Amino acid sequence: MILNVLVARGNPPLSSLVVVKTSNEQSNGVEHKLQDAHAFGRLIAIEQDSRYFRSRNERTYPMRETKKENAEPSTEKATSVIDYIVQRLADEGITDCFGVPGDYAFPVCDAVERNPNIRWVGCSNELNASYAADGYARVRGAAMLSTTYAVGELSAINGVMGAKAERSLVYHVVGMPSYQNQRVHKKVHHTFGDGVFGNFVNISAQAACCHAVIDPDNCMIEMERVITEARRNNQPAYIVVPGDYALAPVTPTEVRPVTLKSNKASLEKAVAAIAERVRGAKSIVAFPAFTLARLGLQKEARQAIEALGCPFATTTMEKSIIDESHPQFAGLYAGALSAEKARQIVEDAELVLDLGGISLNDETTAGFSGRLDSARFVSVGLNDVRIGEQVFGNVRLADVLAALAKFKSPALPYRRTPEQAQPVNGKPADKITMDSLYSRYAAFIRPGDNVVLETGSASLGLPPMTLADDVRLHIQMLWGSIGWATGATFGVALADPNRRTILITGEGSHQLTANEIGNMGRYGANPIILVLNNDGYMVERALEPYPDWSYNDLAKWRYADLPRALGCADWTTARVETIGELDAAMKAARESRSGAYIEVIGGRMDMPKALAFAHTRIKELYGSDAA
Ligand SMILES: Cc1ncc(C[n+]2csc(CCOP(=O)(O)OP(=O)(O)O)c2C)c(N)n1
Ligand SMILES: [Mg+2]
Repeated sequence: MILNVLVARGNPPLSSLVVVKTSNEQSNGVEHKLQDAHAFGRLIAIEQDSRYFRSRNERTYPMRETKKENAEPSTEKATSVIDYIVQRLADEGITDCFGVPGDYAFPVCDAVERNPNIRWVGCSNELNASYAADGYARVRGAAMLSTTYAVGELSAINGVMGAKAERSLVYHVVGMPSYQNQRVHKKVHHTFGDGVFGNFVNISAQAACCHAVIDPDNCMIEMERVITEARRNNQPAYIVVPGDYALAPVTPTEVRPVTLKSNKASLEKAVAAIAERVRGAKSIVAFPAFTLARLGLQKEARQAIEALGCPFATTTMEKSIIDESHPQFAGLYAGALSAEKARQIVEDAELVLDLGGISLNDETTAGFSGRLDSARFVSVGLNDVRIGEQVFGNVRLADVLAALAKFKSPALPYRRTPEQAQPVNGKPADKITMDSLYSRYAAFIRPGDNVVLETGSASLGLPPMTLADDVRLHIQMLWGSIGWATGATFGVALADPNRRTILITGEGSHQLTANEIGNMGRYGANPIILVLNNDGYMVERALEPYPDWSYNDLAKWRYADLPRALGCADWTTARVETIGELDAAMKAARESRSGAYIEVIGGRMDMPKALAFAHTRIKELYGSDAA
């Protein structure tokens, strides 16, 4: 069913927004604001789409009821374009807007301040804000990012591009110079002084899967279009609005939010084709893809895999997407770096069932060191199913999973032999080594934790460890922009305050975005931050024939002093060199109600095994002998 708000002509006062409590049981009683029927003309029909009003990961989050003090309602005037945009994004379940203000973006910032359902979350810079929004979207299903024209949006672009690469749905809302100034080609700040205003729209649009330049007349229709397209692809949307248009009354238009459904006939054909391949295969392995976590479909994927009875493997991008204690879990697949048993199961399977579109890139396959024949793949994407040359379009992942969950496997389900947990080794007085560090991190991580893992030696050190059940691991493996994890930690922690968020990062990466710690404290987030200080960019030292180039050195920060300097005086902090100190600091971190920060001193060239392996595959990784 669809929420169907049909709006007739008339300028509605914002102050007459009313709370409508949905009667649909599946909405979990979450209250949502809809445009008041009388003020907006008439409300012709309301039907409740069970997914529509909830956050897209199938959870509900309380709407904040309090209004900011001193915030004026937007008078008795008509609903403005920007108020409409912000409320429409709030309807997607978004309750926080990450950003940095600027004069062209004031209308956006003001509308967020006015809106009772979304709070403004100020970040130290736009790149951090984009990473935070990405992290938030991974937990909640969608996020809002607000930046100012040119200087702000361009600073955010790396992070938004990363969200596009990794399929994280960020609505990037940008305020631009007024239509009036654009029309007369005024020379204004944040431009080349050439009177051209489209220079940056094209660039930001490249970071999104769709974009809209909003005016009062197209606003309501364009918002439905970009929201649908962004949800279809689970990638960013770029929404840019000139300042004067932002404040103008929105032109009431008949709109109808689109529910993404499968084409029935296409779905039936796709499922029949999968069934035929499943029946004919002597051995099957499933790969639940990272996109399942983005869409909140982990449970549905697990049910499908259980119905099929086949083993499943994950790459690092999907680590812990289904509990690693699951009896059908065959292990982590990373090409030649996989455990032998897992490698056999994956590479010898007659049928590889890709659930959601896995990314077999250089990072997930340890430099393309695996043997995976694409002819054996059945790939279920977000919106299609592909089997060899056959493509079944317009089918949704969720619907295919539901159909697979009804399969009856004739064979006995695969059952792995349970393995011993990795031993935690080392004596209290020992220096910290990578061998002792990652097994300790694994033992420290508890059910219910969110773990944000940075690119670098850490993204090779932690993944081989088995993690507790119900852990959510967040990693930016494909885009791999260092500094992401620190920014994303902020977003994840705000998105999911009921779980503890743990950041695992190298100090070189951390230097790019460490100033965001201040905002973590300011907004009451309480992450546990584990920073490995190994005197430089170790992963780079390892990927080059000569490790000692000066460009892999870093300014020697006093990392453990950062929280205090950045306004988090109540955080628990420590700088640890021995195993005993590390154990004590981790215990204190877990007990601390506020944030915690541990600087871990490691050896300059002490690398996890996988990194040592990567060092032997420089040619495959870079396409030549020299890096
Ligand atoms: C934005 C960005 N700049 C540069 C790089 C290249 N790069 C990848 S890993 C890395 C070093 C990471 O060092 P650190 O965080 O200290 O981790 P370590 O390997 O030392 O544990 C660099 C510079 C990148 N991936 N992203
Ligand atoms: Mg380092």
